[in-house]
Amino acid sequence: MTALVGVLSGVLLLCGVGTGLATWTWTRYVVDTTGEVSFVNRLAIPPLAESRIDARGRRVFDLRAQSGHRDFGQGGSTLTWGYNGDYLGPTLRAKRGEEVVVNVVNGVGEPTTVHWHGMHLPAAMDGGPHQMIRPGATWSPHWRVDQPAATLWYHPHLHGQTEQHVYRGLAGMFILDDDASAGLALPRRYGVDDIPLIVQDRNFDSDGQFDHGRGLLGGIGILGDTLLVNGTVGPYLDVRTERVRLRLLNGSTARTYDFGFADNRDFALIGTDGGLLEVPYQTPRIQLSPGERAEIVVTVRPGERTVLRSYPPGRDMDFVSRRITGGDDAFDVLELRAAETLQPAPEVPARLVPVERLDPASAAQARTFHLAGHHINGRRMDPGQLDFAVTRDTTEIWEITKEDGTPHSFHVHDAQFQILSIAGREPPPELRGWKDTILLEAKQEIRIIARFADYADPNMPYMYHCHLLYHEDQGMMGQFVVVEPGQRPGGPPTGHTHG
Ligand SMILES: [Cu+2]
Repeated sequence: MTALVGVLSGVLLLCGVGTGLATWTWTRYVVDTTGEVSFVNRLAIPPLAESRIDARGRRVFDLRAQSGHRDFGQGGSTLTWGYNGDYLGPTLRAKRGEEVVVNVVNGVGEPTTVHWHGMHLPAAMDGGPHQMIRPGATWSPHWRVDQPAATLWYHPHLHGQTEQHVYRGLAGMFILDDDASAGLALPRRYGVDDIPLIVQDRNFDSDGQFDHGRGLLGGIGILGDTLLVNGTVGPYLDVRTERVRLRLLNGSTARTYDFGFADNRDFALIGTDGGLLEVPYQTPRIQLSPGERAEIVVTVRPGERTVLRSYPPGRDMDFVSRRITGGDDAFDVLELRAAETLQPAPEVPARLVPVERLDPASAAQARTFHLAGHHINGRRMDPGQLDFAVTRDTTEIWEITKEDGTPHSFHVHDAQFQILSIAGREPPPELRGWKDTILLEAKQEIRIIARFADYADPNMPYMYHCHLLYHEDQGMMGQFVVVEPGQRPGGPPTGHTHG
């Protein structure tokens, strides 16, 4: 009897310990900084990159990837990487029709690349894994900007190292302008009423260094508990106009945000990854997974303070997956401080730009992509293998499905796409514009349509991949070439053709 009681209490004790451990793990996996952030630092605005016009009329930028250190106020001077500075990089800006050249110097002491995320350009200029820049070398891609005004960005894309390089601080914005957007009554004074916001999460160790650990259940990558906006912790922005345009870029490696305001006010969503929408969409929320962008216009009242927040984003996920992938997390992001007297600003135009709808009936080819684990269609990235060839100037429909519990995203190089359907239904208003990255949270299928215009190169591939950078580094990526009609694909620079 005594022995039985002993065994029973032992079992109960173990259950208690087990439950306690589970509860501890469970609660430990939520981050909620709402109401806790001291907004004491003026938001840093990345400088506009200087440029010059060369003898051939091209706009020339210079970027140098380098190491440095920055005091984020987290207990020490943090070792960082940046372009032309310690952390992040300047904002590049060019107009549709311009030829641009970017001289990229690799000063970080190990190989890296620079990818122009969202840009339509030749594969050899794309900055993917095949355009590696050796330490000390300079890479000078050049192309003609020919796509709508948009908020793009640039970041490393070295195979297997992208997460680490981005986490250390290599990223910057690339704003494109065009005549259609210039004719609209939208806030457009950079750093005044048109504000870049590069949102990133980081963990700091006890010495104030970036903590690269992924944690016990780190299947999604690094989830940080501290937010940096343009590299500023606890940022505030002085607003002097009735309306302010925020260019939101999720520059995080793994975390998805659901942006809104603490008082739940509506704002006007005017643009997504690849450009402006046809009409603004009044909404209190915009969800962005890593790599996605949104342009919003927010109206403020004189003298008020309001906080840009990230609400728990994991609405469509099961509760365990949601908890361990940051889906229950909430953050205060940025405080807007409106001046007592605000300069007037016009209403957001009721119509923005015409967006040509790609016609599914015109599609020459359909393809399917199945995302699971770290695989696409059951395979991991092999730099020496091409996955398929697309014929130049044709339209394709791609169907992307996901069946595991982990969120994944799908990013395509070269072309902006439109979403035809999500789980068989029309996309919501925020997903009707041009996109280059789309999140799949639940088990669902998404159909997209894209036209692969202009640039054929049978030997140099473009990438498609999950933009959760840990997954990408684990090989959740494939490559395709664009060929001329009737042309046979060759092989990537280091390998052979497959399929
Ligand atoms: Cu993924």
